[in-house]
Amino acid sequence: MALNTTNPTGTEAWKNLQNHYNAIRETTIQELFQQDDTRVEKFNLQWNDFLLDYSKNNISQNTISLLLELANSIGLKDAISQYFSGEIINKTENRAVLHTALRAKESAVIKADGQNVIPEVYEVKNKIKKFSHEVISGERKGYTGKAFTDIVNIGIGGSDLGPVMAVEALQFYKNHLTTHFVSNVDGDHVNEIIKKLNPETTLFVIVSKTFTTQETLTNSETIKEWFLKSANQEDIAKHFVAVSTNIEKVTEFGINPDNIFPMWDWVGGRFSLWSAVGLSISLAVGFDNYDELLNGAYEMDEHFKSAEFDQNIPVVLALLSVWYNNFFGAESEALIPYTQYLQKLAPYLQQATMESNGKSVGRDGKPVNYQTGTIIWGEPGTNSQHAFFQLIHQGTKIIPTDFIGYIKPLYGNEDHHDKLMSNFFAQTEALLHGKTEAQVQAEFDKQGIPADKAAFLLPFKVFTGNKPTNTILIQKLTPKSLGSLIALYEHKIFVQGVIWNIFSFDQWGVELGKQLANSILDEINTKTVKNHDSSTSFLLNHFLKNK
Ligand code: G6Q
Repeated sequence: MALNTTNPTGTEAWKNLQNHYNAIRETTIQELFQQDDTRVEKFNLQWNDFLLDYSKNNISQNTISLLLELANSIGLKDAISQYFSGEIINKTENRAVLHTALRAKESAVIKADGQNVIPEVYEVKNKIKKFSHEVISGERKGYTGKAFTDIVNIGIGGSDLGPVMAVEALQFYKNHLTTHFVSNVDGDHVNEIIKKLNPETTLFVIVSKTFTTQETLTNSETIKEWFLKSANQEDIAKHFVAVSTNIEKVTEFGINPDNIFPMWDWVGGRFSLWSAVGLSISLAVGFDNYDELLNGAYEMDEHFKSAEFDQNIPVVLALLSVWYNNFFGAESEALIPYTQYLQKLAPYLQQATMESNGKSVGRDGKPVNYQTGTIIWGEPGTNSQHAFFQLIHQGTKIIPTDFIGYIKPLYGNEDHHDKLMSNFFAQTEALLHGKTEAQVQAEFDKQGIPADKAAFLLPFKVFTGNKPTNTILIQKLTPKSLGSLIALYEHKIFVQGVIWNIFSFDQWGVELGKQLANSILDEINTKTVKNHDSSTSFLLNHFLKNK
């Protein structure tokens, strides 16, 4: 079994969508609302404590039917069942894609390579549970007999972005341990962290699936060297643990085999926070909260697997994204959470989305003749309103935007929360309606602005509106709802990749960077600039001369 290789643009559904787009392109979202005042009833979905309102989009019921027809003609149902059942859908790396198995129930049977993976998944989960408990309770101690106070996660890319996002998002649920993240090979990054640490009370979690990543190994060596200035070689066993598939290399580094948390090649880096890569999340918020995060993702998995496509939140969001990306020519999507806790959500989803779907060769090995991966960006509201919202409101580009908000604040401060949420609602309303010339003129009249000044200013103060948004309103930011939210976007990415006929789970573009940097490093070390284009040689020579 394999995912099919259908070029979506060759399907009847795509042609119908193109004709439909040509017919409705001039219709505005405002007009759609005027035509039907029950519109929101047709375009909202409620699931668990999530509400998705997608009525503020340039869609009719016909649009949705045609998008669903596209999903069906591309074989989405079958693709979803291959994804969950451990088929080798990551063909270019010859791997299954089973991050969903990491949050499955213990009674599940999910096979990779003919072997049920669930017993191993639970073995590692139990190890995470025991270890987290021992560190948090102070039972596990450092080399001078003191309990740990600080955790340092050393990893990059998928071995950093998930943990850093989740620990930040779940700060409210955190215990007394302080968590730090070292990722960049920039020595200033690691030194800024080291200066805050006491070696006697710090636990280092080295996270590297391959244990060959230059950044992570360099940072780990630097930290080990610093640690050994005050401790002995045998103390490494107490202070360093590793999450990896490469047991041999981890042992070579000096880590006690008991302190290795295994992972598997069927978990992609950018989808790995559900594996032992999430160890620092479990240390930061406790295993029970970590397990709730997994449980929230599991419930979203069940929803995605079983809900009809028109009732399926990830499917609907993915289809809307295809609609704007491939028919309206939208190049990017913004993601605006109205909570400061989710400030790392956009960088996290940038990797998940752009590394997965930033591909230009179809599953048939041929260059695609249509647009694929969207560019994702965003920052929390209300901060972003005071920054880049100008462009969303009055710029020339179409930027479909997801607004994510919560009904309840965590500290219960209603005054702040009502102000926050009034902005949340007001923005999507303003993006929909804009401000007409007549409204602007009425404001000028009220303010008594002279006619010549008003005539000059008027065009600058008009907002066209007609800017598409989705509103995702969730009851409360909890480990469980965060798990569901992340899984929602994971499945959206999957659906998009299936439709675009690309392999979403490899990342050859990232591998190139790793190779290139290594050969230039040799040239820097030996101070011999080899054959490059004139620009690169000029830059390298300038660097070597002035360093
Ligand atoms: C994610 C990518 C990439 C990876 C890092 C770290 O999907 O593959 O971001 O996670 O390159 O790799 P290691 O975990 O092997 O150090």
